[in-house]
Amino acid sequence: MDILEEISENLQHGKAKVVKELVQQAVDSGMAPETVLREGLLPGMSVIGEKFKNNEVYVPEVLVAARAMNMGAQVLKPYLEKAGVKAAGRVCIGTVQGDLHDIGKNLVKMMLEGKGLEVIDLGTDVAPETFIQTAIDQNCQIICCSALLTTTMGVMADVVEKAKEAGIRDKVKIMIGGAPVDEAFCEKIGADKYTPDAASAADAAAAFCAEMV
Ligand code: B1M
Repeated sequence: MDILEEISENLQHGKAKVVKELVQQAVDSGMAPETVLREGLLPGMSVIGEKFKNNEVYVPEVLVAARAMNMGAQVLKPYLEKAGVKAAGRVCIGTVQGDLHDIGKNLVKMMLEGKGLEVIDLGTDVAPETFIQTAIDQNCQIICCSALLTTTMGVMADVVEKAKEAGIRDKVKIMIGGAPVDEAFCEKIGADKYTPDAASAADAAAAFCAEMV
């Protein structure tokens, strides 16, 4: 097994410390940091994403894998910055106003990062205006909204409306998700994409960013 496969395997098993060491070893041996990211860490996270989608692994496994991914990525960060490797896209994410549930949102964030996207995490209880202003100020291609309550999902419609009012609706994709949300609701409010889980959200976001290049 080469070192990239080892990184991927260990990431899938959530062995954060080993991943960190292997990533450092790979870079020290002269491997390009982008190669370590794209052929070691990201494929490992993709496997976990697929397994999560198919109910072959569950939230705890995703969280430990994501932690390993983050530790590996932290090692690479300074090298990537120096090499000028650009993220595949920029996304802002948050749980909508009035809603404090963030476990699912955090999983989506981790999966997005696993796809090489830069993620601005606005946290929970995020006002529509904050999503819009962040998208404008930070040049985000996508706004991701999460809601877990039937009483807060309506805020997503406000995000779509505010994006129209701000004149950015054709420049930014709006993705929505969370337990009470579905495809019909997405169509009703005029958002761009509903996805049922974190892995498919990351797939859809990466596809949007690739289209928008
Ligand atoms: Co609350 N809560 N909660 N809660 N809570 C639910 C959601 C509820 C269904 C429980 C129930 O009654 N059976 C219910 C909502 C009912 C409804 O509106 N239909 C409920 C309620 C009522 C409340 C309070 C109002 C309770 C009260 O105070 N009376 C209150 C509200 C607080 C507030 O937000 N203002 C409240 C509070 C809390 C806690 C703080 C205690 C805690 C949250 C802790 C935290 O998040 N840090 C909590 C929890 C943990 C839950 C349950 C038990 C679990 C939610 C969770 O984290 N699931 C939940 C019941 C349940 O779901 N069984 C419940 C795991 C997580 C991985 O799944 O978030 O669905 P989920 O994310 C998935 C997908 O939905 C998707 O991907 C994720 C993984 O694949 N996804 C996206 C999520 N966002 C996405 C965005 C995307 C795409 C996919 O694109 C952008």
